Amino acid sequence: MSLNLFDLKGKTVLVTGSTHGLGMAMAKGLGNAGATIIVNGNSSQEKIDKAVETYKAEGISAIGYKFNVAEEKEVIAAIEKIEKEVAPIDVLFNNAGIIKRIPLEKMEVSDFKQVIDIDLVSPFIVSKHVVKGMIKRKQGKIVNICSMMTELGRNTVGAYAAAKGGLKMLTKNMATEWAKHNIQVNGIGPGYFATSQTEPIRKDGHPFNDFIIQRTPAAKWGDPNDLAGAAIFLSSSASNFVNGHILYVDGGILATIGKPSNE
Ligand code: GCO
Ligand code: CA
Repeated sequence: MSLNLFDLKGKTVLVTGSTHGLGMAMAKGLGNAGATIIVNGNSSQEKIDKAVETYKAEGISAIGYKFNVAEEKEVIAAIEKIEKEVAPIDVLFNNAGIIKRIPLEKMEVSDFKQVIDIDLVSPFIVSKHVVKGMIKRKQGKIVNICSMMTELGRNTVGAYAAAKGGLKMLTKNMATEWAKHNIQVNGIGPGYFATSQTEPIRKDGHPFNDFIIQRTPAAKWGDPNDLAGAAIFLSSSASNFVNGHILYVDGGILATIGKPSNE
């Protein structure tokens, strides 16, 4: 009976940026808990179609929609289409994001702005238009995908850290404004996971690879599937009174200052 708390049958979940990486891993977890997944990406229809096939091969109900989360007009049209063709969106995951690894003093303003646009402004745009239906239905959940850079700085990722730190406060403010409509807005803060996004800094022999294993109490890179539990919890009735919280899934990184390399 207590497991029903985590059941997502009959729920429609839009996961932006769910053709690969952490978005796909979380969406698969949600799909395996019974949700219908709205798969989104913006690179090509082919990539979306391929991703949808991957979900379906696992017995997950999935439908793909290509749109750019940073373009308000596209977002409005896509949400209208999804809600007409599939079902009202019960849960929104603002997952789509980019990173640019450039020292701040060398970063072009246009690069900085692009990161802020996709990682911070887009969650606002998509939420603004999805929440309208949620308010009408007096029910909904929004999960914003944050980062270790929501809390910590790191060389070269200044724009990303500014965006992800901002996303935490946007999460709290959304919770402040929308909780009264029975909408829960929370975040997930992944630690360091083995994905294509971290591939360039994970390569064997890259100093960052050893550093992250040393810096993480669990002493390893995260497996993307380890995010499914947090994703299901924050999408399900198990979290109906959880609001404005960032759930870090980081193998203990934020619990510790770290340790010398010989310990
Ligand atoms: C980096 C990484 C991070 C991670 C993640 C950490 O360059 O430091 O890519 O940004 O992707 O967001 O939580
Ligand atoms: Ca439904």
